[in-house]
Amino acid sequence: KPLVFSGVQPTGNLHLGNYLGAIKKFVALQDTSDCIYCVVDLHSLTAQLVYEDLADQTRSITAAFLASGIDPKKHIVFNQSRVMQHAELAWIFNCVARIGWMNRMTQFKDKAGKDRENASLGLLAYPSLMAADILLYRATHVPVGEDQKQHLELTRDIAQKFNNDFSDRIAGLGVGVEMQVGEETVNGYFPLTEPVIGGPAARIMSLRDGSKKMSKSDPSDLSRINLTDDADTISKKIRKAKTDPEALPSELDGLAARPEAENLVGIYAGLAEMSKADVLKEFAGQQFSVFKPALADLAVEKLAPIASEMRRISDDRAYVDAVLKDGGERAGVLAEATMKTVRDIIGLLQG
Ligand code: AQP
Repeated sequence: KPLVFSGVQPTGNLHLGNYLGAIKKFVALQDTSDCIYCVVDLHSLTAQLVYEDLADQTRSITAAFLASGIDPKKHIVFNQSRVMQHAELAWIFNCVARIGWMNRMTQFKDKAGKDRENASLGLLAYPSLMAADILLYRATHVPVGEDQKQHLELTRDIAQKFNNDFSDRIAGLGVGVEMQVGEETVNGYFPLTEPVIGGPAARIMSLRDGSKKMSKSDPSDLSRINLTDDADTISKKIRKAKTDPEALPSELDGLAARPEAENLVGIYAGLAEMSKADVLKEFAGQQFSVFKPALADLAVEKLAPIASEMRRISDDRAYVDAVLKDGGERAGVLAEATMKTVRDIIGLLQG
């Protein structure tokens, strides 16, 4: 069975991009895989160290996971900081990865801005902690939005360098598995994890600017649909979404230079579980005055039940805390098994 890992940061209100790009895929993968879904609270410290409400934000992301349909009994849901092995493996990966690799990450460049010398060392090392999250469970598949593709490539680079640097010890301890790397068959401890990216909604853009991704940190609330928005707010935001004056085309090519129109078609496709081409077949030749209300109705129909379930679950704080505690204990057992082997591979004295 594939082993799936993914995480979401407790840095603010979840939006439609997080839902369609990541959480909806988390839910779908439960039938075919063993899944571990994590609220990555240690990651959120890279952007800002002090939060007024980090614990409540962590609970709120957990409630969104559960309200969307993640089953915490069949799978594992927990917050990262409970399982200290994430930080331990990240430190080892800090010593495997090269500074040049981290400096090339576009997320680091975007978030650090011009004053890179003043960014936290954690922000630079963010992908190393992400690799640790994934490889601690030797996950084979990671569902994420398009923006995380580069970090997943780096995760594979870290796994490959670790496997390579310690190949003799991995073979000596008999803890490797055969895997194909290009033309070669190698014996490695960490898998080369596959990203699960794709579909019509892998990169949802801002409703105000088709060149920027929809993001929690955009100062304009009109740029995103939050999972907690009520029906009127969702309709208002879609009505005010930036578009152009043309009608919708019948073919995908007709969206090529129309990022805002393409984004709304992608959102419709993601929510309706259709392809963009099929959405265009349905709305070819229609104006946005027709398409936007249809999109608003669909968004309300899909998101309102999640929002109300989120409110219901959030009211039961003891339940949410118990889910995270239980998930943390189960994740901790798996994590410690990996770390025992990793410490042996490296030659750290233990026992
Ligand atoms: N716009 C998006 N379209 C599709 N997928 C997206 N994701 C984020 N934005 C979009 C995916 O959601 C998952 C969780 O993201 P995260 O919370 O770990 O971090 P993020 O990418 O930093 O989220 P934001 O909203 O963009 O926050 P800020 O504003 O802080 O940068 C990931 O799988 C991500 O790909």
